[in-house]
Amino acid sequence: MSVTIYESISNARKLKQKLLAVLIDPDKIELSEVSLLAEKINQSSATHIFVGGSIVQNFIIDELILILKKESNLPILIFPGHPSQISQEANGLLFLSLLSGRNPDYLIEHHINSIDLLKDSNLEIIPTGYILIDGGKETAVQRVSQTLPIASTAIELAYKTAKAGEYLGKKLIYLEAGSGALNPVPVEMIKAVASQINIPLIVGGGIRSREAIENAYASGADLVVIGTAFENDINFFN
Ligand code: 1GP
Repeated sequence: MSVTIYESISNARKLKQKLLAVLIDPDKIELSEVSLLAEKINQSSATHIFVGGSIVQNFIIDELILILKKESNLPILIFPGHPSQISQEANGLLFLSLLSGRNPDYLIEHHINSIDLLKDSNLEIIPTGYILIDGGKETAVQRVSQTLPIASTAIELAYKTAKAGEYLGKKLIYLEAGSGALNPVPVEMIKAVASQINIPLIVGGGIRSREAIENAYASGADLVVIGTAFENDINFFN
């Protein structure tokens, strides 16, 4: 029997194997580039491909994923900013609930509105507690969700939010500094959150060097997400 995407993430955590996701934002690429991106991803140590963004106006998600699936065997997870980004072509969906914010739309409303698309779908739906941390500038998540991030020094609030997410039944916690953040989530915060939760921890936002990736892993991140660094340089993973 094949394992689910979640089981493979969870098994990797138990075996202390670190995972790497490349985030592709459909608004920031052209379909004609996707084959080359997939080739670069296949040559890298990436284990997952995330597709999505805060503001996707470019309705190419299905086509984009079909090309990725043709060119790569990595699992493709939707990382949605809005229900319109749900594609049945993907393998799974990070069903994100913005736990750091106090905007009901991002806690439950968009989720209700996506049920028609999800209830008969083959997508593996993974309940994910999404926690936005201040990365030194206003990011698209903050703007679109109209929520404030948790201060990068508010370590106790961050780990309590993550733990509450776990108790609410989230299967993953995603600590996010926001795409293009000036500063990634501080290592002290990653350590505190990782030591408190018993579910896999994803960390992303503003990570642009091998050292920053290693620091996140060493602090307890199970999966690191790279978006902007790869968008700016397709040879980043070399
Ligand atoms: C954004 O965590 C991801 O949601 C990736 O961020 O684009 O800064 O790598 P970057």
